[in-house]
Amino acid sequence: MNDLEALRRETRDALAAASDSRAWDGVRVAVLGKNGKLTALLKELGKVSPEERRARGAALNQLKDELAAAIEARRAALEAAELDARLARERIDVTLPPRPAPAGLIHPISRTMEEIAAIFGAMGFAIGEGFDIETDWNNFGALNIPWHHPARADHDTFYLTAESGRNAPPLLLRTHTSDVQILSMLSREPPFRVLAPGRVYRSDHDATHSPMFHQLEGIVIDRDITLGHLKGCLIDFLRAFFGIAELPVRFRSSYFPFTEPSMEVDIGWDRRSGELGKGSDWLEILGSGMVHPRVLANSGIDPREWQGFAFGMGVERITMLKHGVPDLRPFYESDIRWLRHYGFNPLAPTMLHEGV
Ligand code: 2U9
Repeated sequence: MNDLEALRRETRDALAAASDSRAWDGVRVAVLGKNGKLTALLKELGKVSPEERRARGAALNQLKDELAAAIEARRAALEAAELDARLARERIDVTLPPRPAPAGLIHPISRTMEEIAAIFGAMGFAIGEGFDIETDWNNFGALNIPWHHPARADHDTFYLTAESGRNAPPLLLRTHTSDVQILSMLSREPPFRVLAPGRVYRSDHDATHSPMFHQLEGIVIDRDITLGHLKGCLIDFLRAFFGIAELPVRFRSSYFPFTEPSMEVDIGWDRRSGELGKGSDWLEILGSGMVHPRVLANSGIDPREWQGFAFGMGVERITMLKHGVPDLRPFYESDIRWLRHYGFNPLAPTMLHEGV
């Protein structure tokens, strides 16, 4: 019987040495498998003498049960150990903060548009939308800019060639978002206040000009609207936008075909330090004026009953001024380093209408 004893010890040692389920299965097959050692001993049972066979058979079955139990116990222990290892390996410390999902950033242009919309929104302005491709009338004619008017020139317009032979009025890429105000005057009953943010196009491309940029215009049409309303509205806007309560604002007479009188608006800054609101220098920031009566009439609004003021600004320009962005071109180059530097965390509160 000592071969049984040897098999018992050998199997126990092999089970103890089996460090994973693969090694365990090797022991199981080597002992209990079809060609396993115990299986072989059982098969040889027929060869021993009958008087021995009873005792040996009993010892073999008893060993078989014992080894089967030991093998099963080892499997359960290994499985538990592997599960613990996997749990330890895959243990998630739920107290750990989640891995920051790569959050995008708000582009400075979008941020500026949002802030300005919030400030004028608090003043009762609705946001109007128009078309990037416009008719010559909505972009020029209705705005009192006739064919021969020089203002057309400096608008450097992208005209879209009308399909051959079709004598439709030329279509163009709008050079300002004034088409939104024209469409508003045609579709809304006064009084109304409309803000017109959007992309505009001018065939002008150098270090400080891009063929496509963003503008934000606004218009207020009501009864008894005066220059005082224009000045009050724009002063409040500029102080809210730049977050400088005492920001000096200067109105300087100018000329636009679609407003009369017309004014450029400057804000105080210190040219040397570039600091806004300080110093004694002036920085042109936007244009404005009382809506020209012919422009009202061109869009079916009776200038004897209704008046209005309008204004327009370049969004890139005021974004560069507010956030100290030195160069225009990176606004459109999608350089992740620039966006990471100048982009805004989407969850950060906007200036909204703190100042108003
Ligand atoms: C209507 C009537 C009047 C909008 C105005 C300006 C003055 C102006 C420039 C600012 C910087 C364009 O991007 S820019 O170069 N705009 O100075 N815009 S008044 O006046 C209107 C618009 C629509 C119906």
